[in-house]
Amino acid sequence: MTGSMSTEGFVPWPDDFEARYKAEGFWGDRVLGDVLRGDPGKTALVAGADRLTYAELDDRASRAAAGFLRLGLRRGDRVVVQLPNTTGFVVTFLALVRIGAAPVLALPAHRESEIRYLCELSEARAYVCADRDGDFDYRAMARTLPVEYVIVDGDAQDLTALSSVDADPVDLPQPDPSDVGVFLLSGGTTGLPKLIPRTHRDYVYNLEASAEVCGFTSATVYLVVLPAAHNFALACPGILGVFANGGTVVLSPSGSPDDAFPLIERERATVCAAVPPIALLWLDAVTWQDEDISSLELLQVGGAKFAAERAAEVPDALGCQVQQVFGMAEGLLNYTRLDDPRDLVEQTQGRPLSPADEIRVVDADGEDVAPGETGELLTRGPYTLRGYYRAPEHNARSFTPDGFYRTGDLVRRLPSGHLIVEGREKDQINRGGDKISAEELENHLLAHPAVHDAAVVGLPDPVMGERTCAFLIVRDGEKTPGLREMKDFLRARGVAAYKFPDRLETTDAFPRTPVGKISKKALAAAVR
Ligand code: OOB
Repeated sequence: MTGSMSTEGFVPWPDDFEARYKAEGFWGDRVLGDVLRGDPGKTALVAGADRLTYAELDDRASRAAAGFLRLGLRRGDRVVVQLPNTTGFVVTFLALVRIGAAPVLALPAHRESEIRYLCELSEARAYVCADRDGDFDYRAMARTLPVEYVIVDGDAQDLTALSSVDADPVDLPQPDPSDVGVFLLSGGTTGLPKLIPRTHRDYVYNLEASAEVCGFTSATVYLVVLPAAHNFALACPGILGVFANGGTVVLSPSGSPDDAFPLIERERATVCAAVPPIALLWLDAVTWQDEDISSLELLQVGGAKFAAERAAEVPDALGCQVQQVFGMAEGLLNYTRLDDPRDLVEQTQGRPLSPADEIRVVDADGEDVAPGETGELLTRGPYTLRGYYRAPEHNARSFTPDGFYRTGDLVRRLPSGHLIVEGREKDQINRGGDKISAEELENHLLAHPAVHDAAVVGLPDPVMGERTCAFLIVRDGEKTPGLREMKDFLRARGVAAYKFPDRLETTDAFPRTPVGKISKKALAAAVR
């Protein structure tokens, strides 16, 4: 492997695993820049007023790739990309992977606290953003970031416009399939988010195998309602899985039925990936919205647990099949299969994508539980990371000595291999698919002058699955901050809004476990 990126910070698969994954055909020579495999004249991408054929999108990507090279970016560089569901996202992603510069995929909702950290950790040379998101001006933030280049899709003011990152196509430096192709963000369980390196060959396998399981063909019209930068929408099978099979990608600005249903009707969309709150919204909206969504064949639902009763409603209500997806940016993907019996589709979160996925379900001592019992899910395989980027201490805890990733998810495995997600062991809140590290939020809350101590827990919620509740111990003599004040405080610290608590509770002391840790179970039970 070449390039500084590959040698420091990235944990490779051991040689014997590499040999096996290659010999058994899981890893090939294909790289992410080559995924546009549709007929040149076929529509590849519909986004806002844009409608691009495969030939046009390919040309845009190779011109932008040449433009990034002329700007000074090189193979092995990292580039923080924070773009909404627009043509700019797709072109930027393809251009960067083509020159072997790895996009670090931030979400549009992230703010300075997250973006600055990502730039520093990845030592990004460039940051690509939109001009604004409502009231928020990405450009003002961008000017303070430790990067050499800021590139703006939209009104760039004095900064470099994405439209100017354009040059006649040139011969591109070829990334090696074993190079890191893209960095995804981990949901996080510690004070700071982690970066997940995905190599070209493991991510290509991820998207190709997913597309096969989900039956994607050139007839697929895939509506993107989740952030395009999220693994689910990008590669499970997502945008890239559609491109690799010559289908059409339609970008929606959101999952709201007001945006999504008219697009399904107009473009005759056949597939969509949603988180449970969006699926619930659709189940409701279909009773009063009058768009024709009969083209929809498959609704993938994942990111958080989708209740069996709701999954059972999808076929009749929306006129399409439902598929449960239990995935993670770290790698492992579980899908219910299109020909699975109804009860498995409704009641399980699917089974592993790959025959090479290794699954263990273990107890607190790391011993395998009896078949059918609940335990923590451990996994390793051809598209599951062996270590977070530049995080040796964290890796020592998150992986077993023989390379299994500790997911922190509690599951039960059926004889068929299907998994049922029963809960979570990790200190994380899953707010409708958005992941919030309790520790990260607690650290922000502790920075408030009135806060002596803080503990964050998820409380059950019928729509979001969980909502975030922060318990505070207020300093002697200080006034208890209200929810509005605390949100303003977090906003001023540059924290993404989805991490804001939904509820604040004050208390004099936290309940403790026998070993003296804060008992989050007891805290959550106290307000229930
Ligand atoms: C997806 O990826 P991440 O990285 O945002 O979150 C992963 C975590 C899992 O470890 C699990 O705790 C939870 O999200 N999760 C689910 C779930 N799908 C994900 N929990 C219960 N039921 C499900 N169906 O969320 C993700 C990545 C690729 C495809 C789909 C989802």
